[in-house]
Amino acid sequence: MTELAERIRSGDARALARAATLVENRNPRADALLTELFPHTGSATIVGVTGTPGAGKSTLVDQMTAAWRRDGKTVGVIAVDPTSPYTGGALLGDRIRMQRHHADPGVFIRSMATRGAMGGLARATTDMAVLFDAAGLDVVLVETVGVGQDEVEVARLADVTVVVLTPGLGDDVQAIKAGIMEIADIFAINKADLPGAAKLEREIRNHLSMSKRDDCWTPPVQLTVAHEGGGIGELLAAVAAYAQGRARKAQSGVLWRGRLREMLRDRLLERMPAAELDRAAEEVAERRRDPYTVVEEMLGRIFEKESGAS
Ligand SMILES: Nc1nc2c(ncn2[C@@H]2O[C@H](COP(=O)(O)OP(=O)(O)O)[C@@H](O)[C@H]2O)c(=O)[nH]1
Ligand SMILES: [Mg+2]
Repeated sequence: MTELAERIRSGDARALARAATLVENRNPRADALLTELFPHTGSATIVGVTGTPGAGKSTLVDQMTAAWRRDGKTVGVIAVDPTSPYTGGALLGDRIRMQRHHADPGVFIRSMATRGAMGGLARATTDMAVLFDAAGLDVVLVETVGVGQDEVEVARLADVTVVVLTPGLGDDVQAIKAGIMEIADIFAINKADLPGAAKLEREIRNHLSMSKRDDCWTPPVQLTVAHEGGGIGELLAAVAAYAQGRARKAQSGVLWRGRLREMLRDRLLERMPAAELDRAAEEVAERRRDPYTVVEEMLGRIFEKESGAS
């Protein structure tokens, strides 16, 4: 094993930080490192926390981290921040909030920028979770901002997905639209100190009663007041119950069926120069060529090059 891998395995925070940078920058050395570390993963519980911006996800993550630390568990946090300029304030807020954990060697926090490239986020987040897992962290919390595809990808990565909703904003309707109701293993109604929490809870339960899951699990609904620590213990109990009672997604193949597909797609796209793709797109748009033949030709060229190189 390389020295860097050894140091990560022993929980060396500086080595972990270095490796996280390699992963984030898609440094070619990251793949070799992850290959080395992968056999030493599978013991961390990966918890996704997702929901609309401002719902209180970061506040919840901070409180959950503190509570797990009190139980003696080590915690990794992957905060996926959008590049959107609107979140500048929230970003700073997150940093200040999480500051109290910075001196704690049992907590490792990493912020990541979302990438424009499709699949880039899921890949970077999965790789980061592999790192954290190999470093022996007990729990890996992944916070995503935004609504849509990102949530679905995180849900695929996580063993347990907590969807955070807030009362009074018509969040429920938004969530159903975006399909994030379907990925929730647990609901947290945060800002339960505000009016409308009971109504939202009824609406969620009503929605749940109409949509049975394949695994027959009915997602519990937990009221929380994150900034005061309300309902956090119950939320963690629900997370533990789900993680223990279920065949873990990471172990059941569900996660890796999706990830392998994405990795395959990413690797294929990496081998195709963007300029070439752009040119082909124009030709197809102008009906000078058809996309079916173009894709077959592209695949042919990729494999020809590969077999020629080996
Ligand atoms: N009233 C109320 N405000 C909260 C609660 N939890 C978080 N907040 C506030 O909501 C704002 C957004 O929280 P944040 O954690 O940054 O949301 P995120 O964008 O989902 O990560 C902050 O000002 C928090 O202090 C809560 O339970 N009740
Ligand atoms: Mg946040």
